[in-house]
Amino acid sequence: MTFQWARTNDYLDDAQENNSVDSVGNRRLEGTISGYAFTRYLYNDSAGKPLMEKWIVQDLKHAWSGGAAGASYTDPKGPDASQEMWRFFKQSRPLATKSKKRHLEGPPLLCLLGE
Ligand SMILES: [Ca+2]
Repeated sequence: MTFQWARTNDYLDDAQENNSVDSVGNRRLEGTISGYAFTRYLYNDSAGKPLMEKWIVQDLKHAWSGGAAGASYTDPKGPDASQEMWRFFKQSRPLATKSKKRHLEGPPLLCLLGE
């Protein structure tokens, strides 16, 4: 999913497919929450602003990470996906009102995936 968005944003960045936004990412962070190891991949646009973020959580099953205990398809031990989404989208830029720059000011993408 991040590959496709990176490719789309690469083209929208300067109307060329030239890896001005690539699918490799700008930064990689690793950590552990409640025994789950995770890796965060941070992607910036060509201006250096956050564009996308991907989390890979080891051993997380098909469940909402950090969800309420006892709820269906949740894993309360995983990183809190809701909190991370809130953190991520708070840093995003508002949508542009003029169409000329709209593609550069659209909402960024956050993915939280189990592996
Ligand atoms: Ca480009």
